[in-house]
Amino acid sequence: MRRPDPHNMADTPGGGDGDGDVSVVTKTRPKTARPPLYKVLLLNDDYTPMEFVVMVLEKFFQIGHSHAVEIMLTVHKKGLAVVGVFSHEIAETKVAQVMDFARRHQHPLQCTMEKEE
Ligand code: TYC
Repeated sequence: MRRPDPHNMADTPGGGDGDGDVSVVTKTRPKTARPPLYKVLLLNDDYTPMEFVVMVLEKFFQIGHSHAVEIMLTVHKKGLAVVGVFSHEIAETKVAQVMDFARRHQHPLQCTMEKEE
């Protein structure tokens, strides 16, 4: 019969002797991940007045008049444009505000969001 030996795992409480303990592997990352960002897009249509789109850009995105006209014309010519990049919650709020404002004015303007690569 062998004497208990504290240097032998099988004789030590919590040792690797099949008493139910499991190894825990903890992964660490050197940096904190940034929250994902979302592009808010404005889509072209044939009916929403240009001045209304400019007003939307000024009112909900704090874009100055000249730049708002440029963005509106980009959407008009290219079909869509990114009007801002935000956290998920802010992007959702902007989309909801624009869609609600357009609906209340009976314009078919569409605004959507898309996760940034
Ligand atoms: N194409 C519209 C027109 O000719 C103008 C417009 C621009 C509509 C941008 C939507 O997101 C838009 N009246």
